[in-house]
Amino acid sequence: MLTIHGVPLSVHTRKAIVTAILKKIDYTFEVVIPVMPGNPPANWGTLSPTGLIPVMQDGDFTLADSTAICLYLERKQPAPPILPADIRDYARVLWFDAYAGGTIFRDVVDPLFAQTIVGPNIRDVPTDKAVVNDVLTNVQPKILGYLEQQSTGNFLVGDAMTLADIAITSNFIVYQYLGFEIDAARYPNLAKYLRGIVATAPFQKTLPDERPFVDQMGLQRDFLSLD
Ligand SMILES: N[C@@H](CCC(=O)N[C@@H](CS)C(=O)NCC(=O)O)C(=O)O
Repeated sequence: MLTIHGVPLSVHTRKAIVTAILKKIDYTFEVVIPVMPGNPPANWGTLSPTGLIPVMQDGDFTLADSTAICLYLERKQPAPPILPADIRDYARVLWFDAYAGGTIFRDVVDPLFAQTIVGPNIRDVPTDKAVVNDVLTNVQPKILGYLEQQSTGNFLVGDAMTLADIAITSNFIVYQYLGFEIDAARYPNLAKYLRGIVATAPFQKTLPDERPFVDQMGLQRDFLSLD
């Protein structure tokens, strides 16, 4: 049985969970919250060389990094695929996954999470509003503008859900948990696209499991219609 270590509401943990659900791979879940002092287990440094979540264990095989985990699951259970067969579509999916982790998460979601949740609620450091304003005013418009051009259909690449949709949407779920909204008047394609991916069965199956953590952290969840 496969084990996923992480927090269900984390951007990168959700990528691994949704991929496992999509592929009907059974897994158990171990909660690890790296930002919570004293939380990670004693052997965490061995399981996660970076200290970050998620980590997956499949028997005696341990693997960190959400993309590596998703690609492992793709080989373990090829159907349904999260990577298209077509060479260009395949490459574009890898591009969107890299953009999700390297740009959307690093430049928008992570700083907003750090400023609005980790700082004030866990580290006792007040929100630096200048950082939040910089993200919202200077960083995010270029990213949302690009995604608005790319999200004209139900899926970012091809005609089925891929790693691209899982990685991009997972970021915007956390973004909205934090109380930030995608302006549907300014970004109508993106807003509609994200609603559609959130409504798919794998996301709908895992999102209720996030609720206890969402409630505990005082996050927003109205946009998900989880009730
Ligand atoms: N490249 C890594 C990034 C993982 C990552 O940044 N995880 C975040 C949660 S979404 C984390 O562990 N944050 C805790 C910390 O920064 O201490 C992956 O894709 O798994």
